[in-house]
Amino acid sequence: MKETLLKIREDALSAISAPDADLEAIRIRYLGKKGELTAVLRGMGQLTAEERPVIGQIANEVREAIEKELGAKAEAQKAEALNKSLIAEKLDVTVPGTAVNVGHVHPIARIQREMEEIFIGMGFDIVEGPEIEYDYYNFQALNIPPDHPARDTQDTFYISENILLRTQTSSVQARTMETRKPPIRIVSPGRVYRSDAVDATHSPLFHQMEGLVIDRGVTMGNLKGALEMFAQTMFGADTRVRFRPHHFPFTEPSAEVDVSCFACGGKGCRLCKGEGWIEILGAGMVHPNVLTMGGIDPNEYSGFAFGMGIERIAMLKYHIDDMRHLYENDVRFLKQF
Ligand code: 2U9
Repeated sequence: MKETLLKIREDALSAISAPDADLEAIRIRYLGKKGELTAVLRGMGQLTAEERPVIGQIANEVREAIEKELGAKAEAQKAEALNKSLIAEKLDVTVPGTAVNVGHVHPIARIQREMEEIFIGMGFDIVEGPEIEYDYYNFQALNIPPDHPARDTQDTFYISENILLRTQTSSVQARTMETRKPPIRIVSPGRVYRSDAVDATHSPLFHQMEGLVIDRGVTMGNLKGALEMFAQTMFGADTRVRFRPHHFPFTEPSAEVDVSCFACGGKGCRLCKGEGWIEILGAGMVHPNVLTMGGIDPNEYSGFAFGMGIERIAMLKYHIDDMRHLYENDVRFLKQF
């Protein structure tokens, strides 16, 4: 029996020492309920009273030896597995990551926000209004009656006889005059629509920002000061502003407004086409008829107004030579902003 036990130990230890030993199978085979060692112990009943403690002790030693080896090998296998996975899953944190394509604020939105910030800084409120508008607010309230020639210059998308897609955001300001009492100091940014053919400087949908200030004693000097402040913040502190006489039905007097070329400082270059000046907006003193139609007494109040195309400002600032780039949404273009 002693030999059998020692043989069991030898076999078990040799099985355990195999590189990929299945420890659980070995434990069941030698120490399990139906295992080899258990089978030997069952036969101990046939031993004499002297033999029994001797064999019993050997059997215990064999069991302990096998259990000890199983434990040690289990530890070793665990350590090896850990080591293997550490090598296999090694992560080099210094490898550059895959670049994620992040979105960009569209240049029109960017310039619009920049313009809004400038006017907010001067105490203006931002007011938005409907893009589908009544003929009244788009034209008549702005001193453009049904047969007025100015309607020809703004080819209009009509939805019905008296409903249209607004051609200018002045309609928002005409509405605001009805709902607010002076002092009024607002800018209205937004989309406008004109039935124009697409080319480098025209699009049937573009963006405008228009401003309106109404209070007692508002003068052309206030208009010039506000626009100069805007131009210098937008284009640089050295920018000068020039007014040229013009005509708009909704302002009197009216002016087209140029800024000194911010690329050459006024000497003349490609951007200003050798002029030294760049036209950026139209402006004027609000026509008394427009004030009256808005429910504001022109004898008590006066106001100034201005309007500009956001695309035009964006194209000048970012040196974009064709308006169509702004609408095609080619990421290679947009990525630059
Ligand atoms: C009210 C009264 C007057 C807004 C004004 C302009 C001059 C102007 C154009 C510039 C280029 C539009 O985008 S553009 O085609 N706008 O020149 N706009 S004064 O005058 C107003 C507005 C509202 C109640």
